[in-house]
Amino acid sequence: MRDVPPRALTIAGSDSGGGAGLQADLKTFLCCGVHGMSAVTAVTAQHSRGVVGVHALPGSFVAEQVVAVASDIGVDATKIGMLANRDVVDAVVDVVGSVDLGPLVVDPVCASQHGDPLLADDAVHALTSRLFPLAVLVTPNLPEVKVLIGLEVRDPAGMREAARRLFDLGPQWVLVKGGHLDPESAAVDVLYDGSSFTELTAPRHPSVHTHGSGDTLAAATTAALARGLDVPAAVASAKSFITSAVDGSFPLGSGRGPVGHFWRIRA
Ligand code: PXL
Repeated sequence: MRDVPPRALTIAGSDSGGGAGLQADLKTFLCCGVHGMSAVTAVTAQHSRGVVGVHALPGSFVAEQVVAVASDIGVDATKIGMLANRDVVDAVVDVVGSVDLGPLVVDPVCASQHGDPLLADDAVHALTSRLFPLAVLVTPNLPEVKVLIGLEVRDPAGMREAARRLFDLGPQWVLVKGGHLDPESAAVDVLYDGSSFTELTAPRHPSVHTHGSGDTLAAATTAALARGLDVPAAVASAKSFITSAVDGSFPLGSGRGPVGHFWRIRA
């Protein structure tokens, strides 16, 4: 019998288009060599131009999925994505505190790339005050920074300020992603652990087909944590994974296509 591979769980919403959400996470887990599991928080109907419908699951049933896998299969690291509403946020906070899910990466998904809301306004405070303190790493992009702490960021100095303020909410590490900075500049992300900043820079790829890029970065980080890497090494390996996935992105439908999660195995 083979050894058990690392096991990673995503607690996230379903994207019917397959580019973001739990589909992106499971594809990324696979391509990073870990066994992927999912607890579905919400089901979205969406195509390449946006989200056309959302059905959230009851928070109690989200928790039931988490307990089912954690109590039998076991979890080495967990990623949290779209949580939809306050009921789901509260249920996830409670279950995360009651079972062992390994290190927790929280990608604070607030809206789709097209601006469709994926988190109710009245759930934001519960997310930052109750879930952030349980996270090993939180990974907001700049529009999410604005929603979470009301800070408008335009440059790397603003990213460092955002990282400081988000760190004060209780996570062990903060990764502020700079993908929404000036398109002329490189893709810079800032990693902060409360004492020092690391800038991760990659050349910016001109693709508009970046649907699911944030999910993929957080999922690749989670996979690396499940394999036993520490946070800086996990983030660095995930940055390299997403850079190749953006490079391997492709058009689908009439809107924005996804990043190529499967760039390593693509024919
Ligand atoms: O990329 C953020 C995201 C997360 N989860 C779901 C999504 C999206 C973006 O569309 O649909 C389910």
